[in-house]
This record gives sequence, C-alpha cells and structure tokens, in this order.
Amino acid sequence: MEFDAFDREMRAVEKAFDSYIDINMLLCARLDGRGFSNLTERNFIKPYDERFYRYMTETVRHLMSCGFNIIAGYTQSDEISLLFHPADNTYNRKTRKLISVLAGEASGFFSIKLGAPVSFDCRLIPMEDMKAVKDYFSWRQTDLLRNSLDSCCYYALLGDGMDYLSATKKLEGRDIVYKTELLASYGIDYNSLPTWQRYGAVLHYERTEKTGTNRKTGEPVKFYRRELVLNESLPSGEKFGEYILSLMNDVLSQA
Ligand SMILES: Nc1nc2c(ncn2[C@@H]2O[C@H](COP(=O)(O)OP(=O)(O)O)[C@@H](O)[C@H]2O)c(=O)[nH]1
Ligand SMILES: [Mg+2]
Repeated sequence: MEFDAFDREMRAVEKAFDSYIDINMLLCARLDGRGFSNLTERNFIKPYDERFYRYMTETVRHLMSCGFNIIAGYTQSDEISLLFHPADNTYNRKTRKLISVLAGEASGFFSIKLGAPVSFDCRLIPMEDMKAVKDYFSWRQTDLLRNSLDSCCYYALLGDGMDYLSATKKLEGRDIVYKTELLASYGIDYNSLPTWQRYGAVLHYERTEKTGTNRKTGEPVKFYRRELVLNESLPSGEKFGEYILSLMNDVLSQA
C-alpha cells in the first residue's frame, strides 16, 4: 500500500474512539494526587502541612496560566477542581487532550517543586447548568469538611500513643460534636484552625484598574489588568457554591 493511504488508514484507527465535550456544556476538571497518602506520610507534617498546601496552590496557579481559559481553581487536600470558561474551546474540547495535558502539567509542576516524580490523575465533569456547578463545588468542600475533622482527630489520637485500629474504632460513627470535643480535650480548637485546612482555597482572576501614561501625550490612561488572586477566606456549604457562581458571573459580565 502506498504510504499516504496507509497513513490515512492508521489515523482513522487512532481516532476511532476520540471523544469531545460539547461546547454547550459547562466544564470542570478534577485532578487528584496519586498515592498521596504515602507521599505525604514520608515528606510532610501530618495532618496538615503549609509547604504541601503551598505546592498545591502553586500547581493551581500553573494550571490556570498554561494556556486554558479557567475561571476558578479550587484546591482541598490533594485535589484540584478547575472551572473552565464556558467559551474555552482549547483542543476543540477533545477529551484525551484535556485530560492528558492537564494531568501532565500538574504532575510535572508538582514534581519540580517536590524534587521527586509524582503524578495526578484527571477527570472531566461536563455539567448541564449553573446549579450543577454550584452543587459540584459545594460537594467537594463538604468532602473536605468531613475528612479534615476526621484527620485532625485521628492524628491527635495517634500522637497520644493510640494505634491505628483503636483510633479508627474510637472515631467510627461519631458525630461532629463528639469529634470537636475530642479535639478540644487535646487543646485543639477545630474552628480556629486556618480556613484552608477546613474549607480549602480558590484561585481566580480579578480585574484591577491600573493607571499608566500615554507615551505620546504624557497623559494618564486607565487600563485593566487580569491578576490571579488567592482567596483563603472561603465561605462554606451552599454559600461556597454561590461564591463560585459569582466568580463565573463576574467574568461573563466583563466580556
Ligand atoms: N501531611 C499532609 N497530608 C495531606 C495534606 N493534604 C492532604 N494530605 C493527604 O493526602 C491524602 C489524600 O487522600 P487520597 O487522594 O484519598 O489518597 P491517595 O489515593 O493516597 O492519593 C490523604 O492521606 C491526606 O491525609 C497536608 O496538608 N499534609
Ligand atoms: Mg489522592
């Protein structure tokens, strides 16, 4: 077979299972560190570590600056949720491209920070409407709230000399009040822990007005600059979902 025909045939085989996310769908991506329980056990302070948190927020910053149009990036624990601009059509929204490039960028960036190879997986979450986006982000934050309280209790018990199984048993089926009081008995006020530990953090673009000078006339001129800012004082629950929607609405109203 002549090469051109062979090439066409092989490309068709390669593309047979390509899929695309409809541009009419709202789109989120979630990345999650692979085997980060082990990794954090070996390299970071338990249960929470400022340096680890910094690496995560810097990874979000990198993902939001590497060519996609992303409105907001939310990080909690070892995961990152990205909300794409509704008009973002990078790679024509080809699924495998988005997943592999985002996972690659996050893995490469975090590895450089840590000085050892790590990887993130990535999934895409297409959503019908704003309500689904709101619920998605509230859900990820609720996941953190549950895990972070458990984690704090668990490490307080281990620090007190309890073994893994006994600590797990002691916490099984217990409610928030019990766990908060348990922490208080170790001198830890859960509600005054830094908000990033309990609620996570968001990076988003803020449009700020700047004043420069017109080179020809010397007159002052106003212009806008988009800057990535880190919000570490997030609201919780329903309000968090609403906050993410407000970021999206702000960006859309500026267009
Ligand atoms: N030391 C430390 N560990 C963290 C921090 N944030 C998240 N982790 C750990 O990262 C892991 C994330 O959970 P998960 O994704 O289910 O585990 P994986 O499958 O091993 O990556 C948990 O074991 C958390 O305790 C942190 O700030 N410090
Ligand atoms: Mg993980």
